[in-house]
Amino acid sequence: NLLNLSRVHPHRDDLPYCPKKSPLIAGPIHVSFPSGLTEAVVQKKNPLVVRGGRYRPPDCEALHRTAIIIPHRRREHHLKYLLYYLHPFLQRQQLNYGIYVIHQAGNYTFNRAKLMNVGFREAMKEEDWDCLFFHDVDLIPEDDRNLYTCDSNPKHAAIAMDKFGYQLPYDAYFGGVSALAPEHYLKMNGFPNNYWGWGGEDDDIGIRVSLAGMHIVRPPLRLGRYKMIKHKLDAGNDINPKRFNMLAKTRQTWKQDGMNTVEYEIVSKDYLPLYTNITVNIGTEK
Ligand code: UDH
Ligand code: NGS
Repeated sequence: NLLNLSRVHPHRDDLPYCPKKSPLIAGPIHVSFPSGLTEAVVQKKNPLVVRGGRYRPPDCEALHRTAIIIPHRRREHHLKYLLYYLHPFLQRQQLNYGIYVIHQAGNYTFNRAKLMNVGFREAMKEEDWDCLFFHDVDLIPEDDRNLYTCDSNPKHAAIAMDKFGYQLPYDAYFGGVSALAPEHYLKMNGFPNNYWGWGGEDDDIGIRVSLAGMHIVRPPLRLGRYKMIKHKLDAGNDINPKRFNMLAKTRQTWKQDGMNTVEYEIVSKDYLPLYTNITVNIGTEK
């Protein structure tokens, strides 16, 4: 196995490992949304990011390999700001990272959790990431010390959002940004594929964590801070009226629906300068 790993991740012999704690990490980040921002500007500010939105620290071998999975449709404006903040943030953490945008094709009802399953499978085909961050497009981290690395249990990172007064809205909340190691993800059979529309899928995922014998860990409240880019409920993502009934059945359904049953067709995969764009047809509700 060690041999295998060294093939996928040839250690750059000339480089020492990065320190446990990155010297580049500062504290709070002031987040604002400059008008006129373009992807070209973001590219210019991140000259070491290579095709597909990949990065490795130039002068040390990263201790962590993190994939960012962003479910997406018609939020290009938010994506631009997220990339603007996320690239330098991840670089200051000295991570080996890649950003994947999983774009739902067509106009059928949005399905956030299923897009995450697609992102997991497609990202893991490319690299053996040791951590995956499932990241809403509209949440900007506000502190450098919110580490984008995985823990020994699934981690909920977006615990203090501005829209909730920088508090957790309820104890079991697992939405916005969460981080799982591949073994965590597979242990809970990934995420549900059948939550179409807004709401509940994040609660289902939280329930899966405990049904699979794990628990949710969280960073300190003062570090897990996020600013949400304000928006209204999107067209094509109506509130899912079935969500409460579905949530009541997670215990019976989690092993039958998830990574072991996910079906989709890749429409295109583009290695863009700032991220890998995967456009996917995830079908419709059965
Ligand atoms: N997303 C898209 N496009 C869509 C819908 C969702 O890209 O059309 C993605 C995006 O990454 C977003 C995430 O899915 O951050 C979550 O969707 P959301 O932002 O709609 O959910 P959120 O709970 O906001 O953040 C909903 C605002 C209104 C809720 C009203 C119900 N009380
Ligand atoms: C809960 C939803 C979650 C949602 C959270 C925050 O009620 O999916 O509110 O929503 N659960 C159900 O509907 C069962 S928010 O205030 O961001 O719109 O993430």
